[in-house]
Amino acid sequence: MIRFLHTADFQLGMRTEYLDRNKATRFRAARLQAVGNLMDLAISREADLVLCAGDLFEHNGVDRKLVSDFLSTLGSRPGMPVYLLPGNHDPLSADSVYRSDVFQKQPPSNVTLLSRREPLKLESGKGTLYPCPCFQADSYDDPTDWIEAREDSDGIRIGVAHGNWSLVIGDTRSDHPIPTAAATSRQLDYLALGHWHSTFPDPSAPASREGRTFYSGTPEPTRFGERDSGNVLLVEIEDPGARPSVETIRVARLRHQEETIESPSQQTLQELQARLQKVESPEDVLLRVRLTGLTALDSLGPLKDLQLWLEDESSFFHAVLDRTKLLPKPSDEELDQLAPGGFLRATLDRLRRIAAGDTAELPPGWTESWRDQEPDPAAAARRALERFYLRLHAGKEG
Ligand SMILES: [Mn+2]
Repeated sequence: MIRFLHTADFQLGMRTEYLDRNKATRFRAARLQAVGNLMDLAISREADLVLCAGDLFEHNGVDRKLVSDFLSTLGSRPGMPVYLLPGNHDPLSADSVYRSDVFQKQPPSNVTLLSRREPLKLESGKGTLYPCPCFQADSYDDPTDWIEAREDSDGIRIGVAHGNWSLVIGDTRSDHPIPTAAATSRQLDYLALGHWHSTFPDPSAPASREGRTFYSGTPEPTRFGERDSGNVLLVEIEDPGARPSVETIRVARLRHQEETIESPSQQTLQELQARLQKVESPEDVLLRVRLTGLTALDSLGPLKDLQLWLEDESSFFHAVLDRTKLLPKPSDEELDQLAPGGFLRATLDRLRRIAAGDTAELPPGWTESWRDQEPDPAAAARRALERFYLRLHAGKEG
């Protein structure tokens, strides 16, 4: 039986433009800390080794001090073998970070760079690694196409690659395409992938229990909108050919959280703030609140209050209120200008009266014909008005 930790995409040294210098430094430090934490996890879970499937550095020119700190982090756990695969961000090109002095001079004894596309027998005798390092940032070639058929002496066969698992038909991107059935066609017991920042597929989902190909995702989230980043995978394989058992373990410290409020009112903003005040360990949360749709001018006061609280008073690691998609509701004067009279104005005024709760304005026969679709005519009228106002704004921009 072999047990190993599968991880990838540390992206050490990545820049985060929306953070100030002080926070950006802490953000980068958290990524290195995650590496130490997952090493400790591998030790406590008695893993045989740690497999890192590429993009361990953001680019080949990262600060050499960071490289040295990374190696010290790995080297300070000397009993845990670690295998590093160059990815598309840190390819094994002539200027590779892995060819730098600091990397060449003192690689810790437990660290192995997977620099060749050739089988590597594990010293434990438990199996063989099939590393597929990237030699350049872009390639249309399948990095696994060199892997030869199984031989009895291989033991458990584990592929390690970095690239785009080609699940979408017709995908022609140049980020090292890996065929959907690579694990099967290369006779691998497990194919450890890097490049996608979220864990995929979900190892606990019934459909993936038979699976042999997984993305671990990045152990520390990199940006807003990542579906399931912040994990590592603990993989156990009994024998050659046996189905791998894969466990997702959350290791991230920082969390990205996004909230979207459509057409905010004083009430929805207050509810949002009340909810955000209950977020656990806010000092580890990067928060983005997005406001969309329309707002009446008289709610700008509460908007400013929320912004002040978020950005200055709350204790989030980082919080920002994004109002770029929020449009002010037109004033009566603006409406008079845009629709001074005629059929359009008459319809608009009628919609506004319905939106305000005036049931006398409902079209005849409404109860019978539309009630199932629109149980709340005032809400329906408000939505119709919002769509109309949005079109007016779009027209003004054009
Ligand atoms: Mn990548």
